[in-house]
Amino acid sequence: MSDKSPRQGMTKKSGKSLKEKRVAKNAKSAAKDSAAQVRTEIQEHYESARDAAQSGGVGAEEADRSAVVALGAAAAPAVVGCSKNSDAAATGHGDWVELETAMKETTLDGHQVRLRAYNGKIPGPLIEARPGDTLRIRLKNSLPPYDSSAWTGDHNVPHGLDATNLHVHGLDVVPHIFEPVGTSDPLAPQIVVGPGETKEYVFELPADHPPGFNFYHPHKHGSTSAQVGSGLAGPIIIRGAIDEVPEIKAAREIVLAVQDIGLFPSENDPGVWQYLPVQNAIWQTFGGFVTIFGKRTNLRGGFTTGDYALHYFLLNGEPFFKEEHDYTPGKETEPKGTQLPVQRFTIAPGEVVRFRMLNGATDNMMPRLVDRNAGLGTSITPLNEISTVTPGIFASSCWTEITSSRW
Ligand SMILES: [Cu+2]
Repeated sequence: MSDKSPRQGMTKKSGKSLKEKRVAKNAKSAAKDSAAQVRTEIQEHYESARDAAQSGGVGAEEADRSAVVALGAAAAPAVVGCSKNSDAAATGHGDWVELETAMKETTLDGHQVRLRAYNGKIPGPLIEARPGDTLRIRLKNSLPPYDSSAWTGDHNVPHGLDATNLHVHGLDVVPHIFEPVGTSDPLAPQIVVGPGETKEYVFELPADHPPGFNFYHPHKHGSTSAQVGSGLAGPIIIRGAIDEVPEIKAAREIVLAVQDIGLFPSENDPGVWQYLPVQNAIWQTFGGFVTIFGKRTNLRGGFTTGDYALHYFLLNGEPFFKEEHDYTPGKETEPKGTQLPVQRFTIAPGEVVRFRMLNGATDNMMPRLVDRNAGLGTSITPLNEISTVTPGIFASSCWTEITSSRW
């Protein structure tokens, strides 16, 4: 599944991916060296991203008042910030949370794209609940039918891209990915919500459930990668005692949801990019090379978590970095990374902001960095300076508080 090219840009010196770095980092002997190297590389990328952002129209006056948060994806961290999630939060206080999966036609960085979304939103709507709540989620699957008739039965081979289910990732609840709900049988079948079907999930949150940041996404084997890698992920906040601490309660809260979007040219709709291979073409490509328009390309890994022709990284739905692969047979397939315009976030002097960071990407570490001295007259005191967030992990326990103050 990880027959991947090294990601250009992030590791010029070693040629290693951040994932490989993580492994190295976990090895006792290499731990310190690796961490230091990651920091250096993040810092280098960050500085160039910041320069690009500032030369891209952020004036000295604005920079003077800005606290800058850098958050990177596969290759380079971006200088980001974002407006508060404006979507009305779906709450779990007794009512049903309605989630509907469907294709979403939109434009991304000038490309016409066909993504997948919960309730038409990428990321999906914020769900909030409290310890002791009963969280009720009704999942309606409106993804279009997909022909998997040639699937041979290997559950790791992509199939059933029209079927989904729901994983409330990180919540301390009864297991709900397999049937019957609550089973611990390793051979139990997965819950599958087919196209046109609806399933109701009821989660009893224990009274001592830890408050924090979690997320939801599909977790049906065979379609997870395609679905998460085209937009299906959303945040869950469990609010508890810590949220009642006056200083924390008063802080402005901002969700930073990072996702990645894998795209290939549609074979049926010219000009459209999507993650929806021609029916049954994937069986020829799994573990090998992607076939597009009936021809083998140099994209490796097939339609799994391998190479994408076009790969975007989003922050709250807006792209901040992209990778492009030339998939022409015989041509270079090394991904070409491009930093896109970054979002900035302004923190008033003395203001306390609480960021909730979600790495909802399929396969990439997310280095994040907070600049102590962004701008010309602002100093920032981050609780967490540089760390990485692995896919499926959220900065919940290490919630980041950033304060800014005048020198
Ligand atoms: Cu999960």
